[in-house]
Amino acid sequence: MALFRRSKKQTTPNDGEATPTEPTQQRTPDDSTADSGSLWTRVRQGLKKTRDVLRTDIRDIFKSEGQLVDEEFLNRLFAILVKTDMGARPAAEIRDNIESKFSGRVIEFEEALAEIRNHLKDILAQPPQPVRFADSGPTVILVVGVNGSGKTTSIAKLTNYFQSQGKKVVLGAADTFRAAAVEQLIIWSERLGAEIVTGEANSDPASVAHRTVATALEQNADICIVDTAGRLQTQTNLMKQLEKIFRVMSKQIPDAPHEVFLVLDATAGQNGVSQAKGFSEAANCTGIILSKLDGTAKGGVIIPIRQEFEIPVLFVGQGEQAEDLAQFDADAFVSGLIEEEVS
Ligand SMILES: Nc1nc2c(ncn2[C@@H]2O[C@H](COP(=O)(O)OP(=O)(O)OP(=O)(O)O)[C@@H](O)[C@H]2O)c(=O)[nH]1
Ligand SMILES: [Mg+2]
Repeated sequence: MALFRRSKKQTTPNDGEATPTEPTQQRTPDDSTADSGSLWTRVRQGLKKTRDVLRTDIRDIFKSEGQLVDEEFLNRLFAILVKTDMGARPAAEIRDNIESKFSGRVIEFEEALAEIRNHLKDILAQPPQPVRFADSGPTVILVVGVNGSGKTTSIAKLTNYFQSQGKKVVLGAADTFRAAAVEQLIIWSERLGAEIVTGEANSDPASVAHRTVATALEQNADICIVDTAGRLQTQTNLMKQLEKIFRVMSKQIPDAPHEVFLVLDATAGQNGVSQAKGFSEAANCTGIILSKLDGTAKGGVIIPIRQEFEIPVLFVGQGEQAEDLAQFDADAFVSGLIEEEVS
């Protein structure tokens, strides 16, 4: 259950601190001018290790072009699917579908891949999910996630993404717990030419968040992105800190934060997914950024993520550069997992 709720209640003069509000805007088609084709070429590169598992390992269990679908084949197929971290349930469903259609018959390699592809597409299907922008004034985005998941790097990527749409971005370094975290975001802000609001080490992160929103309002910025700590002395402290950040933001802009992005590390495997689940619910996350896809042969982890989180995957990150971010597209993702390189 969420530790803090975002109701539709608005601030009134006697209210004291505002109750953060549920985002009301609909996600609408993205007006991104980014070259999504070339971004997806890079995502394909990021998925190469997982694709190699699916294609090469499955190819290896085919003795010739066609393979008899017997128990041994089905068991080996299941083991390969599980290796990608897609989870036992989807892997068993794919195995069972192939068994019911082909049992005792010969299946061809491409037919087996088509079964996998169709099943994964069904699971991953979601409407296009661009960012939910504020109706007017700055759109406030809070970025959360367990430590080391890729929050700060993803903020740099988001900044670059929004700037490529001609938007002005203000950053807030509200991870004051570690001095190095502030430094890291300052370096990115200089590289990207984005305004940044910082605080002293160990100063109140909510104060940084407050000043970041104030700066975005003053400067008529389009987007305001606030970084947060992934770890404090205790999980309770972390949740209290996030709650306070929510309060100060919604006091300035009633609908803020408009988005709360959860950054998930694709290399952290299924344990990472369970760990982040509690985090996501407590922080009322609205969308997922899946980072570090380039470093893993377990890109299938996107499947349990889509199954277990009720929030959409908005972006995937696959590198340490500001350009290494693409808007999530289920069909392109599955194609990257399975389809051979077209030269
Ligand atoms: N290969 C690769 N590395 C990444 C990606 N995203 C982040 N990293 C690296 O992962 C490490 C952690 O990333 P950060 O952005 O600092 O993660 P964080 O969540 O802000 O970490 P804390 O502030 O410590 O909680 C850094 O070395 C990043 O360069 C990615 O998509 N691919
Ligand atoms: Mg960080």
